[in-house]
Amino acid sequence: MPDDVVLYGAKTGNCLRVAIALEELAIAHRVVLLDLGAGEQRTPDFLALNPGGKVPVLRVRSSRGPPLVLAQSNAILLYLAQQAGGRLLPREKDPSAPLALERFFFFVTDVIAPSHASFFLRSEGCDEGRRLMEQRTLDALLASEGFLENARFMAGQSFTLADIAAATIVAALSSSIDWTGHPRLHRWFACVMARPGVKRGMTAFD
Ligand SMILES: N[C@@H](CCC(=O)N[C@@H](CS)C(=O)NCC(=O)O)C(=O)O
Repeated sequence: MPDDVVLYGAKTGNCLRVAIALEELAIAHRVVLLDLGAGEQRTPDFLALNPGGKVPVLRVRSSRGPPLVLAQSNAILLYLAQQAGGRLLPREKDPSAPLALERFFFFVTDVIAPSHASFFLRSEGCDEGRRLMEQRTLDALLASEGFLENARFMAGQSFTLADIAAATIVAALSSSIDWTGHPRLHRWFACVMARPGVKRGMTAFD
């Protein structure tokens, strides 16, 4: 019996990255959309799955053992890549593996984390802090133009988790980007957004 894979989530960057990874790896799965505004992440049923009350959550049931229930988008991404034998992250012994990890963590910690901080500062009305975090996010993101100097993708010639992380944040900030000053980023973004797996992942919660 094939694994029963369910992604619980909503249309947020953390959830979209997992949806893209599942689609890129062609892993058959179901999506369960939660209405975060209505508090569906805090129902007893969902808290039994993730006591943290947050999405995304991946549940994998198989006949081989107890179900795996995993929260934390980055843990889920790394788990999926580990299962995928070199797709989305080069194998451990591949010389390109360290760079792929470095670039993945660059996007999640140096770009996406300050972007989340700016979101919370905006909701608290802290405009000065919000502006600082937005600028920090954009400066880091635009530095990735340099990653693409001799490479098709963010960590070399293969599509990796680094591209998934970059794709969702570039999509979210696309109206703030000076595209003419960043032609490689522009070319990369068009190429990545045209991938069928990325397209399906980006619309998984529509
Ligand atoms: N570090 C966690 C963050 C999870 C998180 O904050 N999820 C948000 C949506 S992106 C959420 O569930 N918010 C609802 C809430 O906090 O009530 C991850 O990467 O998965």
